[in-house]
This record gives sequence, C-alpha cells and structure tokens, in this order.
Amino acid sequence: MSKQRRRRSERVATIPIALTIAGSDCSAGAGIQADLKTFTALGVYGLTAITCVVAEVPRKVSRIEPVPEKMVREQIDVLLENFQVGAIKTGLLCSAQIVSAVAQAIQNKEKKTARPIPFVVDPVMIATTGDNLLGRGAIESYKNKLFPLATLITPNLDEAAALLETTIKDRNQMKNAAKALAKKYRTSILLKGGHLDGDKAIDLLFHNGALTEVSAAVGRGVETHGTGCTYSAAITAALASGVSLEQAIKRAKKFVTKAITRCFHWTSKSGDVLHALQHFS
Ligand code: PXL
Repeated sequence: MSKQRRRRSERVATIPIALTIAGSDCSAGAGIQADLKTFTALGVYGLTAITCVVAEVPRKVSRIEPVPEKMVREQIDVLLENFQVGAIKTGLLCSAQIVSAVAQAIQNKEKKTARPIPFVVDPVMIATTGDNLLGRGAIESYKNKLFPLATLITPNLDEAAALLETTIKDRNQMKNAAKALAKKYRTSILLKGGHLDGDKAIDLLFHNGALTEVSAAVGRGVETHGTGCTYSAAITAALASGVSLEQAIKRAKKFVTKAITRCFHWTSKSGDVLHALQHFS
C-alpha cells in the first residue's frame, strides 16, 4: 500500500451501526429524530428507515401520513444489504401493512445470516397525548409477525395492558404481565412502569427466566414526550456496541433519566410550555 493510501486509511473511523425503523416526529422529541440523536450521543452511527411522517408538537398530534409499505421495505433491504448493522429497533410502525413489511424484511435478512441481529421492538401504540397512533389490525400483525422475531419487547403499562387485554394497576400485576408476555412471545420483556411507584420509575425485565428491577428517581411533573423512543434507542445503541442485554438496559436507563432531568423548556407563541428531552451525553 502506498504511503498516501495508508495515511488516508488510518484516518478512516469505524464505529458500531444501529438501524431505527420508525416514524418522523417533526418536533424532534420522539420518533426517528430522538433515535438518531440518542445513537449519536452514544457513539453509534444511526441508519433510518422511515415508516410515516407525523405533524405534531408536544401535546398535540395533528396528522399522520404513512409511507407506502414497499418503500419501507426497500429502505430496510438496501441498508441491511450494504451495512454491517449491529442492532435494529422499531418505533412507530403506523399500520398492519407496515408491520408485516418490516417483519418480512427482518426475516429475509435472518435467512441470509448465521447469527440474528439483536432486534428491539418498541410497540408504540399511543402518544403521550393519548392519541392512537396505530391503524386497524396492526396489533394483530405485531403479535403474529413481529414479536416472534424480537430479542426484546419494551411495552409501557398501557401497551402491555392492551396486548394482554387486561389492566395493570400495581407492581404484582406488572410482574405477572411481564412474565405472561415473555412466555407468550418467547422473548425478553422490559415492562416500563412509568410513574406507577410514585417518584420512582421502576421497570421490570424478564430475561432468561428471571425477573429483575431497573429503577431510577424521576421527579413528578416532568413531561415525557419521546422518553420511550429514547430509552429503546439507547438499548439498541448499547446492543450494537456488543454490550449484554442486562447491561444495555442499565446504561440506557441512566441515559434516559439524565435526558429527562436535563430537559429543555421553551414558551410557544400562544404561551404554552414546550419541552424536549436533552440527548447530549
Ligand atoms: O412517543 C411516541 C411516538 C413515537 N414516534 C413518533 C411519534 C410519537 C408520538 O407522538 O410521533 C413518530
């Protein structure tokens, strides 16, 4: 190799790569934007396959437009054919057709590789505003097609309750729900407890047959738009870097807690307070 070429190749950096398959939140607190900022803050190169475009600001979802499922599939296919992706996550998938297209793309890649790529499914169903973000039949598609491919599923309490068609009101019910989901879908479950335990945000991990708690102190009154996306993106970034699942979740919990406690505030033209997580590490 010539001296000049060697010098140039010495300057070339390689870092782990993670892929997010999710929707665009134009206010950039959640969705693909939160995922990319998280990947970057954690030293991982982020790739994106966009599933839908959401016009929104914190506390108000105005409109959702899906990307055609063929286009979703093509983004994933070209990325997985060309990059050495270390881990993948899904966020808002919008419709049953898109959930199926994503499952097909991941399955197709699995057929071609000896070892499956760690795959985190954040089953985004409802925005923090309470707006429903999923089309008809999408939950069934998740259950039948996507969950069986997951390394980890990260529902919050409302999502876990919807998946199990039950209610989850205390820690005991949380434990039962985490175990039931893990058994049903034969995968690891991180059930996010939110503010169920006062000022502590306690999550339950059911992994390899054992239940562990992951907890952090989070002040009340802090708004949480984008918290779930940031958390699952931080887990995915750590997995892409070769960290074990338990360690990835611990690191991610610290990252998301910091992002919440350091969050930004602005005042909108109409006097409302707008907020956003701080993703700088
Ligand atoms: O926080 C859930 C979420 C995820 N992804 C996108 C969103 C939202 C919430 O509104 O817009 C794109």
